[in-house]
Amino acid sequence: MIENSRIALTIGTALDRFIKNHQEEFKYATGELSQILRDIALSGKVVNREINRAGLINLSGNMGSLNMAGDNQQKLDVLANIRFTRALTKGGEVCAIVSEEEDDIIEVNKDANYVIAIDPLDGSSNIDVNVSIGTIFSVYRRVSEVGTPVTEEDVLQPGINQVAAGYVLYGSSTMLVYTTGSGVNGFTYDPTLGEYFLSHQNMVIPEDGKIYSVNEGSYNSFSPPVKAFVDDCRDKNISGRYIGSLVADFHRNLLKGGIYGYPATAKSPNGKLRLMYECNALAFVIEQAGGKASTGEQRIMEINPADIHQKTPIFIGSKKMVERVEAFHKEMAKVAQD
Ligand code: AHM
Ligand code: MG
Repeated sequence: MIENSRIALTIGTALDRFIKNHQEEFKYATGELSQILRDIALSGKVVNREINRAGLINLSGNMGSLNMAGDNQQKLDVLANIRFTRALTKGGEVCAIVSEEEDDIIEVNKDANYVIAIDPLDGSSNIDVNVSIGTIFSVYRRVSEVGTPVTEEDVLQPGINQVAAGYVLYGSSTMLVYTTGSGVNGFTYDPTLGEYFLSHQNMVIPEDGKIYSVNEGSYNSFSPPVKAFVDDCRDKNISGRYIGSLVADFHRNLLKGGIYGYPATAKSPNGKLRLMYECNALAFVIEQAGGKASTGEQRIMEINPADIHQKTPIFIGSKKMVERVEAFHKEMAKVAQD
């Protein structure tokens, strides 16, 4: 007879079964986190359906409004936000949600244990041109007592406190990739069956990579260590690949080995990406896959957030490549000091 745990380790296992069979690995194992993951997976299916029909049902284009970061909100941004927040609110396991599309913390169920930070649809400038986009999520346990109102402390936690994180990539196929702190697994969505199946088991990023993904249009305003790193990549004939859609760039580099960077620029002095619902989630995934995520000077997951929409420079991907960026920062800081 095949044991349950053996079934869960097989490619082709349905997501629901996988979540159920791995529930015990999680130290709080009450089933609440499993339900949150199911809700995210389900909302991903709904958003996937809407993205696929966007061109046909007038869902592409601008809303005419701006989000917190001052970006134009796309219709699908707003729709995805509604889908995810509604599912997570109705589920009852979440006490607070932070979303890229909402100015303030959404207080949900004070009797629940979990806080979610989410970018419901990242890379929205790519929606109208049919390029891959993604949803990014982080899950934390609240620090204050269940049953009391949610506090800032519950929400403004560093990435090292995440209990789960991942993304849905709406690409040539739709995938859910997530970690609960014991490795990374990827599930591919089969639209004919309406189900995700384990397709990428125990994902590990190559230690060194052959791809760098940076918007080099901003090269002139990069800091000297970032310029030095980019120059070094060019000297080494490392391939430049930049979609400008974080989840897609990240996913490719995770599979093939590489680095994604969004450094400080003249236009965005703290970088463009948001710590709480973009950087931390992917940092947790990459570390669980054997890679690294850094500002160049500090581990992303050790930053203590002061604001829910805070931005940070980020370099994320293969361990050795991120270490090279850090080495340039260290070297140049030392030269400046001497
Ligand atoms: P968004 O959250 O408004 O969609 O912006 C994030 C996106 C990332 O997906 C992408 O990597 C980056 O912005 C691209 O920015 P740029 O066009 O400045 O290179
Ligand atoms: Mg975003």
